[in-house]
Amino acid sequence: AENPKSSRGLLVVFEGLDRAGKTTQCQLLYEKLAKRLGAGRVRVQKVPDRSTQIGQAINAYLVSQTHLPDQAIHLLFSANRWELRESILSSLVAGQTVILDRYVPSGVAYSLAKGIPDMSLEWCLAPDRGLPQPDVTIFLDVDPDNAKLQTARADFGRERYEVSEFQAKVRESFKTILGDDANPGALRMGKVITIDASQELDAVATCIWDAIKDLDIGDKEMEIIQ
Ligand code: NYM
Repeated sequence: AENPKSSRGLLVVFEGLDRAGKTTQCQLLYEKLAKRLGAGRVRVQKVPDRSTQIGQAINAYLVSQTHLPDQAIHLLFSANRWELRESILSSLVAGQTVILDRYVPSGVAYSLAKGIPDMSLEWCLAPDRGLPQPDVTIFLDVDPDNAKLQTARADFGRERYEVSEFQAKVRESFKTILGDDANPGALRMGKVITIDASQELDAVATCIWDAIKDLDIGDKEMEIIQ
């Protein structure tokens, strides 16, 4: 993360099921990088960004205030990422590392898990092609039936998708998309690091830091998702 040979920031993505601990770990990594690089050299961006008009439409869908065809909500999630593209790119160019709390893999994994024949992996990925490609993707892997998760977030179950059976399907989609050390996944999401997120919070944070702290992208150019 020192990134000595290049002046651009890193694009770091956190992925995982609901309640995997993404938001907590994003914050912990943010604090460590801010301490090392300086507070202005790193920021966290939540995806979806519910503050925009599209984000509000997504929120209304997630809390079941509205109904939308599966294809339409999929495209809204993608559009919400396109809204963020410019600010992500300008941060990276200005040397600021951007930590994304979810990104393209969530878009593909959740939609694919619905098992709709017309929504193939190819169909799901298509609207995201052209977005900035992450340098590193950290997949916080948890079993949705893990006992610890049952107490992790008191409001779990309030939104669409927050049911255990569906989460199990999303987990399988994530594995197909991201792959593992031995088998590259279907999507190019930079260096993919899978971490057992059922460990204690501090142990997870240590795994993340060990993976990130000496990461050197050299003078690697920013790439886009193909
Ligand atoms: N989600 C998130 C999707 O279905 N597609 C996407 O593209 C993204 C980014 O929305 N259950 C799902 C995952 C979550 C929900 O995310 C909102 P969060 O992290 O709870 O705000």
